[in-house]
Amino acid sequence: MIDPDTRAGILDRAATEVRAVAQLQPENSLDVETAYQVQERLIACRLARGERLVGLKLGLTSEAKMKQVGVREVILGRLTDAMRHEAGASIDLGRLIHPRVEPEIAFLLRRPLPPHPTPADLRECIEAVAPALEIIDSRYEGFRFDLGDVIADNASSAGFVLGRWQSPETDTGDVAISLSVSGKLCETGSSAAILGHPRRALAEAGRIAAARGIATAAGDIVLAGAATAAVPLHPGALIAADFEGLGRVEIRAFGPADPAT
Ligand code: OOG
Ligand code: MG
Repeated sequence: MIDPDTRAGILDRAATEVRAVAQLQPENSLDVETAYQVQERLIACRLARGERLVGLKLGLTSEAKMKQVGVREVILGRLTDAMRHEAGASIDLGRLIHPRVEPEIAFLLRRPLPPHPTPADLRECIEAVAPALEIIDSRYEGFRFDLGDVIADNASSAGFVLGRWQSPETDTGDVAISLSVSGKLCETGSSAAILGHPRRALAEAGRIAAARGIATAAGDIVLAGAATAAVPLHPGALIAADFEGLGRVEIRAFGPADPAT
């Protein structure tokens, strides 16, 4: 039997002490229900330190992402204010275990998401859209996990950066995306890879949030999940993501030359 508080404590310490932990053994695998309970407790540790919830993130909404980590179900995680960095920020890799970065599309909510949003509901719910980068950092050794592990670990959330908010009418259905590292093109894709349309990720957020008793509110940020695989974040790197018609987001990375694994 896994005690959610104990498991959350282990994952919280892994993040704050920047030290990876072993994933649970298959015979101890977390079911989805328990995994979201661990996530809730993990977030409670952050809130107890004064962090504030600012939104949600979807994970594993594209084939490229599912293939990269070997988990094939859409997952939900929580975003706090401490995870947010300004566009152009320099990210301290000394505080992360084995970070990766990936291009995302962000939605700003005008109202709470219903449990089963129709396309009309979704239009009503979107206040603005923005290009974004997400920094993920699994707390598990080797970035290896199963479905329960990654939900418990708040969907590997570590940080996010938003570009400029755009009109909610901006078409996000087939945005060409490219990710480059220090001038070298690393990943290309389209937002259509996100469940066929990033708005479907928003619908999934409504569904999963309702199923797990997670409230959404006007002003929340929702990351739709990456359209491409994530790339490792190394010291000295300049990361730039270009989203055709939406904008560009950049960050820099600095820190120890050889991040722990
Ligand atoms: C899990 C988090 C997935 C996304 O955009 O698909 C995610 C991971 O890849 O470690 O954030
Ligand atoms: Mg992501």
